[in-house]
Parts: sequence; C-alpha cells; structure tokens
Amino acid sequence: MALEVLIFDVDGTLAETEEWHRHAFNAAFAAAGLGWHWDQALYGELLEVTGGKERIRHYAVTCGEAIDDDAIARLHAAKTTRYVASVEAGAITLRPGVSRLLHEAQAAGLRVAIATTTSPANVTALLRTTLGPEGPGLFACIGAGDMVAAKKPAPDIYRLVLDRLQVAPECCVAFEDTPNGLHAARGAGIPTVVTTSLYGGTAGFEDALIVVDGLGETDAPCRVLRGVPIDGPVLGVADLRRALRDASASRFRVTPE
Ligand code: XBP
Repeated sequence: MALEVLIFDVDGTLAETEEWHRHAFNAAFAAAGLGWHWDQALYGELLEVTGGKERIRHYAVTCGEAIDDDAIARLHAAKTTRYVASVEAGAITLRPGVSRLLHEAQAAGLRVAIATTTSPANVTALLRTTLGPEGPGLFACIGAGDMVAAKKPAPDIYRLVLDRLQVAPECCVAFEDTPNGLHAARGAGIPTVVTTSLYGGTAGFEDALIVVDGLGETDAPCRVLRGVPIDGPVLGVADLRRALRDASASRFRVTPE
C-alpha cells in the first residue's frame, strides 16, 4: 500500500509541551485556592491518564477530594487559558525535524493530520505560533480533545481522522511519544513511528515501526533506538515509505484491535 497520510500526535511529539501544561495546571490550582501542586515526578505518573479534565478528576479521587464536573470544567478552562497564553507568548517551539518533515510531506504530495487528546484551542495556538497564521491549514484534519468520548489509549481519535480523510490505516504513518499514544494508533491499525520524549519514556514501544530519539535535522542527527535503520541523519519521507513497504512484506502486520 502506498503512503498517503502522516498523522501526528501533539504533546511530546510535535513539541515538548507537557512542562507548560504542568505549569498551567499548577497556576490554575493556585488561582482557585486549591492546595494542589503537581511536581514533575507526580505529573509523570498522572500523564498515564490522558485528557486534562480526566487527569484532574483522577487526581481529586486519589486525594479523596469531592469535585463535580462543572468545577472540573471551570478549572480546566482556566488551565487552558493559561496554557494558550504561554504558547502564544512563544514559549514553545516545534521539536527538531517536525517542520522539515511537514514540508517534505507536502512537497511529496502527502496529506498531514493531527490526532491528539489535548484541547483544540491548544492545537490551534501551537500551530499558529510555530507555523504561522496558515499553520492549522496545513493539516487536512485535526482530531483533538473531546471530539471523541474515549481518549487515548483508545483508538477513537485515530479512527475519526481515518474516517474524515477516507484513508486506509495501512496507507498512513502515525507519530507518537508514549505507550498510550502508540496503543491508540496501533489499535486503529496504523503503522507508528515513536519519537521518544521528556515524559514518554523509552519502554513499551515493541509494536512501533521505528523508535527514534527525534526526527532529526542535518545539524542534529536523530538516533534509531529500535527498528529498521534509516539512510541518513534525519527521518524523511523516503525512510517512511521504505519502512512501510518492508513492514507490510514482513513481520509487521497491521492488525487493528
Ligand atoms: C496529551 C494529553 C493532554 C495534555 C493536556 O495529549 O494527554 O491531556 O497532557 O492537554 P496528546 P489538555 O499526547 O494526545 O497530544 O489539558 O487540553 O487535555
């Protein structure tokens, strides 16, 4: 099957955003007078729960604190306002190689899309700030946040993107940074590249097509941690096409959940 679409996760994959999410959560907690503070170690554990509202609810329950859905929604809205402000202030840049691969894909006639658990406002702010006003328009589909009820590791957000683009999973490559994200993409039958990240860890990626420490730039080569070797210092469209061809011809069977 020929490669047609690249589908990108956002947090940890397009950009190292989770520290800014964490700061925004803590600022919203402080403004609400809650004595909650998520340090890096705790946040690394809480990231097992995808979705900010779900993460707040999970944390409140583990603390034995009662908080209703309306209060969670208000708290999460305050957090999102703070996070978007950080993004729009230019605090976050795309990871090395992301802009290069997006433009290489476009030049090769591929479509690019997004499948993320984060809120749509966060995605729009990041794409506009890092890729310019037309940034969101580069993507044929942006699947985000509450567009699906079941968030990653459920495959629903990826299935929504496949459906909207009317493309077969075998003709796509997904990019993820966590085991939850890899599980979601593979559950939708999509061959997946893992780019390891600050909070994503380096384990639990056995089902990935390739595991690299990033997409790479010519002056900042990427390192292949698992999977088929790549030609040069960066992961490009030619590498993805070859990996997809080799995978479909060998062990890597695309097996939807
Ligand atoms: C990462 C998430 C999100 C962010 C916070 O999404 O799980 O919940 O941590 O953003 P992905 P929200 O890796 O799929 O991009 O507070 O808007 O959920």
